[in-house]
Amino acid sequence: MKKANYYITTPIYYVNDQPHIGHAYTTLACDVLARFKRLDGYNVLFATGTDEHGQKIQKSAQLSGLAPQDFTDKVSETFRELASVMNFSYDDFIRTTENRHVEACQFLWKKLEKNNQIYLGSYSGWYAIRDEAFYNDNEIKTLSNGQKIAPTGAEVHWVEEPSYFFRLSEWKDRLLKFYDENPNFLAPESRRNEVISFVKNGLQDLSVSRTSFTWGIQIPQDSKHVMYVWLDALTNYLTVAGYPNLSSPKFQQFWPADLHMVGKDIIRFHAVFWPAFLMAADLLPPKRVFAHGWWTNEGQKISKSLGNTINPLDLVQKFGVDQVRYFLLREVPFGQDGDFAVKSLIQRNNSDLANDFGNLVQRVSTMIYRECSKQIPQPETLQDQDLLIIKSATQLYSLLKKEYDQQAFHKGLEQTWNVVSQVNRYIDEQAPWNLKKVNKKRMETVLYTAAEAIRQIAILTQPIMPKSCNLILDQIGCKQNERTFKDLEISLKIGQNINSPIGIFPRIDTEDKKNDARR
Ligand code: ME8
Repeated sequence: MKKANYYITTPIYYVNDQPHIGHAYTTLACDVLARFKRLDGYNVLFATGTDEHGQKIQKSAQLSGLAPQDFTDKVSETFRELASVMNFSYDDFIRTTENRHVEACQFLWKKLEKNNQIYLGSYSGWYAIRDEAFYNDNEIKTLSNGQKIAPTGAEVHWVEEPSYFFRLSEWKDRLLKFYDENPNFLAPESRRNEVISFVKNGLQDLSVSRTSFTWGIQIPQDSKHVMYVWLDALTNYLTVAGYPNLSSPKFQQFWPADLHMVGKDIIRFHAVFWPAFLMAADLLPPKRVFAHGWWTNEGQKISKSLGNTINPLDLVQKFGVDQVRYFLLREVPFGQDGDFAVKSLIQRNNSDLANDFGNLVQRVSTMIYRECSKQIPQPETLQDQDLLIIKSATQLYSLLKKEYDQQAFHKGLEQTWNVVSQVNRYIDEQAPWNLKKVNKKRMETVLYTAAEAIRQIAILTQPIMPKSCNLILDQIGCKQNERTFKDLEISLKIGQNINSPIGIFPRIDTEDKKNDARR
């Protein structure tokens, strides 16, 4: 059977700054979905990368004393490092300064011109370099010190310059029809409503070129203009899929994209401008855009100026990569804002990972190792309570599929941990350490049942915690090449040797505990 395809993207990140927890969060969510789909037999294209043009980057390069290209080369590399430390399994890392991307943007521009979607005019209005966005008069606030700011808090400046415009105003009805016909296009629901009411209020033509600086992609046939950085940046999703080679197998397989994952700050660009650009160029819009919430740091907005950015590399070094991955997706319902607190990370680690999952694996594998000659034991006919455990583990696959297709990671993890708790209770009730003396065959059946449930849970949790789940699967003797979702249907091999048990999720001592111990 031909494999189904799945194309998922992160936003491409500005290289004006080092990566922080917010960037790690978005890419993590995509990584989990990419891994989930691969294990589920899909042919996956998972893309991330860096957004390297525009006034903001030109300014940052100047401040750093480097030429823009050298500056972007340097900072872009830090996003690759983040990906490596966080164990992100991207298939393509795109930089907007690459030739393939310049070609794609210029091709798209010509297509829009050919379709009479672009005209030359002049722009006068407000512009925020931080957001790389234009704002209307009625959106601007004046602070007591006279500074003008956009609704996002970014400072705006008055800009007057010749500019090409995209006929966005013509797309209102077609966009509304598109949202109506594609209820899954935009999630969560609250964001969808926000976007629909924005479009209903009417759209103005959008300035899509700039003439007051040069760091960008040149407009074909008019070298005085560089492309508006958002038109340039959004096009990365097409470049990765092989555009402008529309007939290539890659483009045929992967366009339209299945999911653009973004933060709530950039929803308008992805859910309004982007589908309009695409439809105007006779291309299909993406199937779905999901806008997740924002992290704050111990209650405060994360910002460079406040000096409270959270460096994911430090967190990983201190707590472990899978611990950080688990925490970020478990702690906050995906789609909502969340507050980052180290204390909560430690708590989650100690309760969910060390106490629940870790302990389950540890006690089952230790008993198999010690009491069953280090081999997966042969069960007797399974009793009702054993079958119930196996059934709960088996049902998890379809439950997770449903939740992950809605990007509800927190719900998927909740369901998984329900099963972990159920298996822990089963072990407590069956007490194999007592059975050892009175009914060894029954002990073996119980250990087999628990190990089989652990196998299924660990296979299904690989997307969230790839390293730890693979260690668990090694530990219970599950073969390397039997860890996809298809392999859920087979079961542990009886007589298979297991490894000497090791602790997978160590407890993290809190500062309070350490102090207690010192007293
Ligand atoms: O907007 N909490 O790039 P960017 C959660 N280049 N997520 C956060 C976050 C936080 N506190 N801070 C940032 C751009 N993010 C454009 C995108 S795409 C064609 C161009 C995440 O470097 C979130 O995904 O400002 C947000 O949308 C993204 O980083 C913004 O990254």
